[in-house]
Amino acid sequence: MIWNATLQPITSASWTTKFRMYKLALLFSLLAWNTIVSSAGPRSVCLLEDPVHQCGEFCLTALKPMLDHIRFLEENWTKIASKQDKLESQQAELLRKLIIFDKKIVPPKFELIGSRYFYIEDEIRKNWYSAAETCRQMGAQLAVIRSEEELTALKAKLHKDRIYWLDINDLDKEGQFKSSASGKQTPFFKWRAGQPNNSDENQHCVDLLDGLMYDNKCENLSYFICQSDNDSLN
Ligand SMILES: [Ca+2]
Repeated sequence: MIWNATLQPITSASWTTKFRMYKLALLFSLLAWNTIVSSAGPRSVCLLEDPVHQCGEFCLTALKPMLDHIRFLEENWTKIASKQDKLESQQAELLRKLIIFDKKIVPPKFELIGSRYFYIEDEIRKNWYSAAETCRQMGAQLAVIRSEEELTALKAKLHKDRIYWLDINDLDKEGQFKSSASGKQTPFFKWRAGQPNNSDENQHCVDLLDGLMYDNKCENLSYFICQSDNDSLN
């Protein structure tokens, strides 16, 4: 006969039940201890039989979504770069067509002289600045003569004794004659003998008289010649 703490006899059935409870309590205690030990040190981080191979596979599995995402970003970046190249190509083509279209637009009053369209102002004289502004308001610019042939064709349309402004000046730097429209050195000169002389050190704009060029005071009032095409687009 076995007696319990209250000095009551323990039957076989109750003993079996309590023994099972003790076993369960012991099992839970062991599990709890294992959990505490597992969280206490680095040795239990990777409980694998073959860490070198199994951890490698584990890490690869963990990193795969990230690697897939990087690959996804790389593929999209390649597509975006390709689209950007295509857009830049289309933009260049549009600009080229715009320039061609712009050259085909001929403002009113302009006439074909040689191979290009010009407007010759023979009514009102203006200073060089105002003449240039008038050409711009017409969607044009003061003329830059490009060749002897063009000068010959223009000369046939001009009054022999009249002075006409051209888009040539050395306002920025003495002796460096440029187009105000393009900012580039003008391609053709036909100076009268002794010109340019920058008389009184105040002659920075170029005009045309009887087929010859002179540097003159920009404030002088003269007739002028406009051209339809814009040299800044060439
Ligand atoms: Ca002069």
